[in-house]
Amino acid sequence: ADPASSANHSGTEKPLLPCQEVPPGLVGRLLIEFSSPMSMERVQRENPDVREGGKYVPLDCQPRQKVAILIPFRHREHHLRYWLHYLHPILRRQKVAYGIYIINQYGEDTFNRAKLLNVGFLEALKDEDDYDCFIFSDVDLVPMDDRNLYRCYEQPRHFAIAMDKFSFRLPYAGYFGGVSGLSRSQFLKINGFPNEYWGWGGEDDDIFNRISLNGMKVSRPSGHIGRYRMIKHDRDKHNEPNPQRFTKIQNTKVTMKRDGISSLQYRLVEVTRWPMYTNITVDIGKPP
Ligand code: UDH
Repeated sequence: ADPASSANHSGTEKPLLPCQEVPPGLVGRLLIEFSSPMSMERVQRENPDVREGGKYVPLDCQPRQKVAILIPFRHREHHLRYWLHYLHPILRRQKVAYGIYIINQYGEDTFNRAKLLNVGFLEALKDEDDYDCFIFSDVDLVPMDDRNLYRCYEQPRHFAIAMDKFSFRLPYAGYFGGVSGLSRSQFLKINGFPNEYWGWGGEDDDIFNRISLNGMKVSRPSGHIGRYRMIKHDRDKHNEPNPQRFTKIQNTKVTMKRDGISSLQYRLVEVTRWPMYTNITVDIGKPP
């Protein structure tokens, strides 16, 4: 049977109507806190309709987009449990089809957030070739309002515009960090993300430059909806601030042509489908 029609539990094969543009079950502002520890058992228990690999499809309407959520990752298991605890119910209410992918950097060499996200783009499409939309989220950022819809827009989207750590303000006009989203064609138009930012900082500004240089404009939710809580943490090992970042972001116009999804090289180590997410462990090498 056609999954779009058999998925409704009415017993009869009725075709589903498209999901509403604004989902009717949203609740608005949410209480987000990270004081009591979270267990994966609880996350699983509270999200029984999420399928293996962290996949979900609304059953009562035909979703308009299929969204891959990509999280750059290493050694942040306790953050991941909070993230899954809060995000699965929010995403369910938002009525999109989605899959959660943890892109886990193998080994202990310098972290590279943007390169991991490039890997996530290709590996998600290898998993399911019909993703329309890619949302890139840090593991420690939880939205405080479910009206901040995790889907793609006419223009590249910046979601995390008002974080608690920046006093709920955009730190600077061109900020594109934390949580962002591009459709498949928007992502390919900018040749994906840079692979050459090792360590902390700069890669999000490079992505912002790529978007502007390709004639696109970042879209954002309003300030009272785009609010986020960040799980407090110390600086990670092997993700020191990259001193080259200031000069590199001056050169995006030249580097974006050769450095990006077109030049990406990596070694896939392992793909594991857990109940609440798909883990992709990848060897992305180390800085030259
Ligand atoms: N990440 C990991 N593991 C790492 C490094 C980074 O999973 O070892 C991922 C994770 O998804 C994280 C994202 O990359 O949310 C961004 O890295 P970050 O959280 O280090 O960046 P942020 O700007 O913090 O949030 C910078 C260090 C702040 C130190 C503050 C000390 N009070």
